[in-house]
Amino acid sequence: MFRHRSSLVQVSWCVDLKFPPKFKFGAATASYQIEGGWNADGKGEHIWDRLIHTHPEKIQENATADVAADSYHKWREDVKIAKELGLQFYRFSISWTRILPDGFPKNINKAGAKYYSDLINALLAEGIEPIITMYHWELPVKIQDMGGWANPLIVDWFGDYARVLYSLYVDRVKTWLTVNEANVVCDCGYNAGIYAPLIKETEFAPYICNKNILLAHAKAYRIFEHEFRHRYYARISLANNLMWIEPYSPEDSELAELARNHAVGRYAYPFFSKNGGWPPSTEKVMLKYSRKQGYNESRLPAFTEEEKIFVKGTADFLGVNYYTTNMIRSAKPGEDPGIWFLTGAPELNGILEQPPNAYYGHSKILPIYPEGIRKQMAWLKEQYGDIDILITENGYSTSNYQLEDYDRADFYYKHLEQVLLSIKVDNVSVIGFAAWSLLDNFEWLAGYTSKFGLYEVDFEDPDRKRTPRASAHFYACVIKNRSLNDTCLNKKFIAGSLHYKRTNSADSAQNYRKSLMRL
Ligand code: GBH
Repeated sequence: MFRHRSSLVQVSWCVDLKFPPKFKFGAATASYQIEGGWNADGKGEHIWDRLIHTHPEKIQENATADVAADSYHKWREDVKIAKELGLQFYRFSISWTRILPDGFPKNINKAGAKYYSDLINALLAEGIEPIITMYHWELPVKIQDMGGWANPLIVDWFGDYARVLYSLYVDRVKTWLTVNEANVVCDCGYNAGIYAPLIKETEFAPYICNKNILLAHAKAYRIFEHEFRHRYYARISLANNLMWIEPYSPEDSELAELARNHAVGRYAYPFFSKNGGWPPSTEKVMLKYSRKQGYNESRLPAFTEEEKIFVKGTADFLGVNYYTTNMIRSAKPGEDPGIWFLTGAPELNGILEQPPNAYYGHSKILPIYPEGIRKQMAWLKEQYGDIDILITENGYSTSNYQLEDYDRADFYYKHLEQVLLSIKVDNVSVIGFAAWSLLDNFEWLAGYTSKFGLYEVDFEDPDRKRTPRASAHFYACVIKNRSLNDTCLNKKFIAGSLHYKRTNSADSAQNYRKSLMRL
């Protein structure tokens, strides 16, 4: 019984199992994935609406998010379940075109503005802090048609949108995330070309997008700083998707470090490093590779000194979405590294491999490796010093309607265990944790086949009934108890975990011992 606890038992002599008082528990969602009401009350069209309606075949079972979990109408229930869980914060996103139908601030759609205002008020009334993501991938089509993230004017356009949001909500919202997973926007929207706007351009677009999105974030930050900070307090950052990268063998350590800088550093170094701008190792590799391809200059667009200063320091903490870990090894002679989103593998000549001792939820592209979240945060601290980290997403997918999701509860247990080790052993300043997701929702290309909710949503029911899963009871218990001690570990939540039995606990306990010895 409770074999999964072995790792923590190993370390309990040096860590107490309580979360520090400043640590906050929350859950996250995104507008397109839950709201529905895709054209309700004057909402304009964005690039995911367009993708869904013009390329239904791209989504499993041709699913759409036209209704999704219907949170546009059922938001009161979302607040109710957030309260039931005892959440301290709820991270949700705003749909740009619900507020500005064509993307520009000329017309503010009152119904859209009211929708989020009501949601914020209802959360606050229950003592739940609202955390807003301004952009979770829904670019207004008009802006896309003018080049989207590849057009440098987007920096100002995004700034104008951010200004509208501050004007509407900054009196009540104290934590803001500008962009969700900028690296996914640039690498899945371009590069891989599998997400909206479905533009597969691997050489320039992902890097131009990368630069513009950092500048757009910085613009939103500077607007707050110059126009609102004298009256309002708020902390602003962005949420990055941080896959941890391990070397496949000891010879690949240098490559792994390069890959971390390329995948993670490109979206963090510009804010947190001493000098700003791109990570130097990335600059070097991009120049070398671009020249080899026959270009005169690097395909990575340079930052001017002014731009470096503009961007540097514009993150008051770092939002970390952690799901998975991969290993990297050098490509063998003649082996094509292909395009692997997030690592720019062609430039690095690296191949990603899944960790041998990983296990899986429903999603086979997200190997589960709880130690990765701790290693990622230790790396961030080593690179950038004592920054505050808010875990803005972490979650587990299942495939069907299933209320007894002990495997999901077990997933959260194991990741929270690693978070505790980060805090207590590595002294990382982790200020909170958001479960992805509060409720089942539209999982992008996977449609409704992959479910991440603590609450199940019945998508066949016109009323989209929400029902708590075992993992919801488990999480609520942890939040109430603020500890990973035995209280929440009764058989109801965890003991039935099938996954645990499939993972090699002896191995992972050994890894723990090793990693502790290194500290
Ligand atoms: C997060 O991204 C998102 O922020 C959230 O909206 C989403 O629901 C959640 O993850 C769960 O997936 O294999 O080529 O289809 C996490 C990073 C990046 C993981 C894209 C899945 C799919 C690429 N995601 N990736 S592909």
